[in-house]
Amino acid sequence: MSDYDTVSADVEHEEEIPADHPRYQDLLTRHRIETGIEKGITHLQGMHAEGRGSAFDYLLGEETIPSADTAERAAAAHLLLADQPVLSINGNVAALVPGEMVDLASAVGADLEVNLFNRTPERVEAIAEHLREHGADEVKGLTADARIPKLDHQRAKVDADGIYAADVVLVPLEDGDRAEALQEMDKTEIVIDLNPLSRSPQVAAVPIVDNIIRAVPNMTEHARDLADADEAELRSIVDEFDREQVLEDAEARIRNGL
Ligand code: PTJ
Repeated sequence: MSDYDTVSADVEHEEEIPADHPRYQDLLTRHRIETGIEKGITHLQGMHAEGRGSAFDYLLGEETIPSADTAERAAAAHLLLADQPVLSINGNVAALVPGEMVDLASAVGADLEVNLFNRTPERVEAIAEHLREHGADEVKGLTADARIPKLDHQRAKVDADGIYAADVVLVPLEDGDRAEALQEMDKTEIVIDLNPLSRSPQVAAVPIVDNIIRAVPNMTEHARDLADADEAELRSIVDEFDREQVLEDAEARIRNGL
């Protein structure tokens, strides 16, 4: 039996997961989701979402493929160009990358807004508090004084001075109809989803087919690299980006390992 076989599935702290384990990222991700559920941040359905994502990540080779890196750079350029960028946070995102989202928000000057499918006041507050514990100054989504038109579920509830007014929105880990509704409001959408066939990446201006735990720090790194770029350079990164190619490349990697 190898040492790896002895790693307990119910480690108490993520530091107990050996970083050289061949499935390290998957174990870490599962552990963060479990902890999120215990803290009342992540909904139980978040486990199903995680399971789906994990299967696609396995097929992608659990790495950021070159087209995803290109998408992450284009996403950083969009966020830097935006007048009012907002990063949307659900229960899975809060459990997996709270500090990384705070870092990205600070690198691009974006707001963080809690937006939930299974919305309860307790979960919204727990997620906002969790983000504050990870360095967020201000968290939107608690007022929820505006509605995304043509959506009849809880994800329609947004802040009037947050997602409702945003020009660029980062929408991670949701296979749903909100992405389409936001597009109808003329917003530029950046979607992170390991399944390139999900509805959200299919309609996004920038679909990022990568694990959020790799994607967000990489976007922040790109944003820091581009911090001194002028508007013309940022615009050319955005204009050269080919969303169809990115979706095709990810699907080819998943289906054929290409
Ligand atoms: O926190 P709430 O109440 O807003 O609930 C969130 C749910 C769980 C409802 C929301 O995440 C959801 O809609 O889940 P879905 O429909 O299963 O879609 C999640 C998508 O994210 C799937 O396409 C997964 O492949 C993808 N995904 C899961 N984990 C990751 C991921 N993509 C990138 N990185 C991941 N770690």
